[in-house]
Amino acid sequence: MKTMLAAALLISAASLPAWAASISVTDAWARATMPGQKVSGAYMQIRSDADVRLVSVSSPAVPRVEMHEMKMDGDVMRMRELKAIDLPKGKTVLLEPGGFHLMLMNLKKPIVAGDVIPLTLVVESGGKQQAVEVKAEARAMGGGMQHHHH
Ligand SMILES: [Cu+2]
Repeated sequence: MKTMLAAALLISAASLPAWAASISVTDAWARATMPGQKVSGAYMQIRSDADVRLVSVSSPAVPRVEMHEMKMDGDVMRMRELKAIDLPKGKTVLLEPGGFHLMLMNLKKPIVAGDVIPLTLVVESGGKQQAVEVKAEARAMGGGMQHHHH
């Protein structure tokens, strides 16, 4: 009996995550939507103390979250979906309008300024995954730029 218990303890110790990067997310926000608008964007700054990749994002408040990148292609701004975003060790990666961003898709109801959108970021390194919980506060965007969102 004693031997079995020791073996069980050994197994549970081995199944603890051997790897955990320290990831800090700052200035997380989401863009408030206009009535009827089904998509929006979420933005933040992410810094990791190890080389990891952001491999998926989900939210209980949003049916589908995609990782996107906007880039100039000649004179045209194009957006594409990414499988992952690299988070190099010690570098602050910006998710911002016009660059990397999270796309909030198939919205069932408008996002109102002041809403808090919970997001779960999954980062991966060497086949191991870790979840990072983030809360993005919705902000209304003033000015003319809001009509150029995608
Ligand atoms: Cu997008």
